[in-house]
Amino acid sequence: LFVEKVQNFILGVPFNLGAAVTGTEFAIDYLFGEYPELKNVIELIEPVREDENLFDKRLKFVNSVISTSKVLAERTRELVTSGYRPIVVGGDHSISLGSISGLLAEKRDAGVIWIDAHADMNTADTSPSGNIHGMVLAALMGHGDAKLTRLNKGNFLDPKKVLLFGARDLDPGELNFIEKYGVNLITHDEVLEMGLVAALEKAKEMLQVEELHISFDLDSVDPNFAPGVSVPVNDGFEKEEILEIFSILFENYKITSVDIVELNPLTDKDGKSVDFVKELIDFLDGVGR
Ligand code: Z70
Ligand code: MN
Ligand code: MN
Ligand code: MN
Repeated sequence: LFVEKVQNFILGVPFNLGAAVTGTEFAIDYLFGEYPELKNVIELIEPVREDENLFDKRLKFVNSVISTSKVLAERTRELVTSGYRPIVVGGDHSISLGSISGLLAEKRDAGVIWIDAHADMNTADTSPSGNIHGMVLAALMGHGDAKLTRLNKGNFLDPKKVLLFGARDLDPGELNFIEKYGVNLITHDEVLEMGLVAALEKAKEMLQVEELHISFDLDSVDPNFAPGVSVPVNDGFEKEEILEIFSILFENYKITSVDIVELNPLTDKDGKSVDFVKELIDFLDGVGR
C-alpha cells in the first residue's frame, strides 16, 4: 500500500513586535548560525514594518502585526492549496494570526491545538500588557479589536474546535473567555494528574475534528530544558513529552500545519532551545502522512 506523504514546507518569520521584548526577531538567524543546512530548507517571510501609534498601549505595533500576518496568511494558503504542510517557525506567537488565517481560508473545518503555558486569549480590553501575541487566539475566534479579527475574513475558529493544552499561566480575562465561549482546556496540572496518554485520549473526545493545526509555543516546555523564550513560566513539559504529544497527534489527526514559536536567542542557554527546535523540525520530517 502506497500512501503519499504530505511534504513539509518550512517558513521562517523573524518577527517580534507582537511581544514585549526583543529577541524573537533574531530566531531564524540563530537557527541558521547553529544549523547552516537549514538555510536551504527555510523560506524567509520578511516582517513588514509599518508606522505605528506609539501611544497606543492597548494594541502595541498592531499595524506591523497585521501587515506581516497578511503576507504569511497568503503564503500559508498557497502552500496548503498546493498540498504542502506549512511548518511556520517564529517569531513571536502573533504570527499564528497569519498562519491559521491562511489555513482556514482553504480548510474551513480544521481545528487547532494550542500548546502553550499561556492562553493567548486576551482582547485589548482584558490584556494586562497590550502585547498582541497574548490576543491572537481570541482574535482567531472572532473576539477583540476589529483590526485583528478582520484578518481572517470571517473564517472564525469555532471554540469547540480549539483545545488549549498544557496551560499554566492564565489571566482572569482569559478564564472568563474560556468559560463564556466553551473553549476546550486541559491544563498542565490536569496533564500531570491524568498522565500524558490519558490527557490526549481526552483531547480526542473533546476535539471532534479530522484535520488539525498544531500551534506550539516553546514556553510550554519547562524553562530548564528550553530557557530561550520571551516569557518563561516555571514547570511545564519535558522535551520528550512534547515529542510524544506530537507523535500521538499525528496518529489521531491529519496534521495540516504547525507553528513553532517564541524561540528567543537572547535568553537561551547553551543552545538548549535552538537544539530542541532543530530536533522538532527533524522529527516533523520523519513523521506524518
Ligand atoms: C500574557 C499577556 C504571552 C506568549 C506570553 C502573556 C502572553 N497573558 N503569550 N507569551 N506566547 O500579556 O497577555
Ligand atoms: Mn503563546
Ligand atoms: Mn506562551
Ligand atoms: Mn516539570
